[in-house]
Amino acid sequence: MQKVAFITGVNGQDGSYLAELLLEKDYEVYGLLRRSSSPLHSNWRLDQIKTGRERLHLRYGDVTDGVSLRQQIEEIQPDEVYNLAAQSDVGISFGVAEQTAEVTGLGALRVLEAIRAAAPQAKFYQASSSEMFGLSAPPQNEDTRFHPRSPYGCAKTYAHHVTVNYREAYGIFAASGILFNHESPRRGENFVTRKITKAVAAIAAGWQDELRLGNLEAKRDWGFAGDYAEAMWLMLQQSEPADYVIGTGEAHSVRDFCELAFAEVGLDWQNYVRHDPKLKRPADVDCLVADASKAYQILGWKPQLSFEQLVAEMVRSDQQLLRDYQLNSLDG
Ligand code: NAP
Ligand code: G4F
Repeated sequence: MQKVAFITGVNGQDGSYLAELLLEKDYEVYGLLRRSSSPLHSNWRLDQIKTGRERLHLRYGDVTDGVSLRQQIEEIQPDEVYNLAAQSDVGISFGVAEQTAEVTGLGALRVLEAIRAAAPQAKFYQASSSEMFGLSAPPQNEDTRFHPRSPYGCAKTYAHHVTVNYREAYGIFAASGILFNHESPRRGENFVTRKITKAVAAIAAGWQDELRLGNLEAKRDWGFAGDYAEAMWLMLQQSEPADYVIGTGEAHSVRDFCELAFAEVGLDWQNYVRHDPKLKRPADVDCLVADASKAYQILGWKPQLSFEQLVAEMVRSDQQLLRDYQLNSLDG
């Protein structure tokens, strides 16, 4: 029988890859979209989906609105609910701590409550984050202590615990994917990887002179977002709900990322990258490295794209975007 999925955060990086994957698997996909004054711009990632677009249904809503969440879930009666909606920018969360708690923390509770009231048989996926580990020494796995370092990390830790609580208290099939950083050409431009690859394309084309960055020493376990969408889906296909760490097990610094991305266009990063102390966070996470052995064993999941391939792919995509932009400007 055809399955029905409901995705919050459908037009974000992960939401677009997940929707694409589920449509390829013949799902009927409902996605929650925030009202925007420029709706075309907010759908740029979904516009890239080729297969099964007629089975993708977008509904206006917001995870700060529990009444509308309940109405939607009651009406849709999804088999699977993926809660990806979040104020997901760690740096920005220091400036909008309360809003981050509302959306990223309490948003998960509202979705769980809507499921409990209106579709208790639905399977629930929570987008947990390696930011919850914060200061805990690497490698991090499902048993590592949480020590979040930002309002975002704190909000995700609350959402993670409440997911476990609804599983234990009400028997809801609720799983948390503790995902380490994952990137793609669809990554938001504020995150460091995309900020770098966009700048590399602009510098190579002579449009920009330098790139200002904060903490160059931070290390992250960077994977490809498309691979991670597959892991989310696999978690909801298991017979029992559980939490899984998802990552590659490899760490690279922001400095390493710069070196590789600039080398991709034949440039030396040291000639262009400037350290800007204003871009440092009040508290940062030094090093995240996944021990994803549980997911490898139980889900049979493995990342497909290497770090080097990911960097190259993101640089190429940003160069192509710039060329398209130039062509369109000439046409206009
Ligand atoms: P993203 O690109 O920032 O997408 C976030 C999505 O949430 C967007 O669709 C956004 O819509 C939506 N959203 C924000 N506030 C909302 C609200 N009040 N109501 C409804 N929707 C709202 O993030 P991502 O990289 O795809 O990440 C997906 C999820 O995984 C997030 O929860 C993130 O925190 C978590 N996560 C990400 C990573 C990673 O490395 N990417 C790692 C671990 C966990 P708008 O377009 O309207 O803003
Ligand atoms: O790319 P970032 O902003 O990602 P961060 O903070 O690791 O968070 C991302 O991954 C989490 C999973 O671990 C997700 F939960 C979260 O939603 C998000 O997707 O920053 C990475 C590192 C940080 O240490 C930051 O201080 O890069 C450092 N950095 C240095 N200069 C910078 C910059 N980060 C940004 N965004 N911009 C800079 O100019």
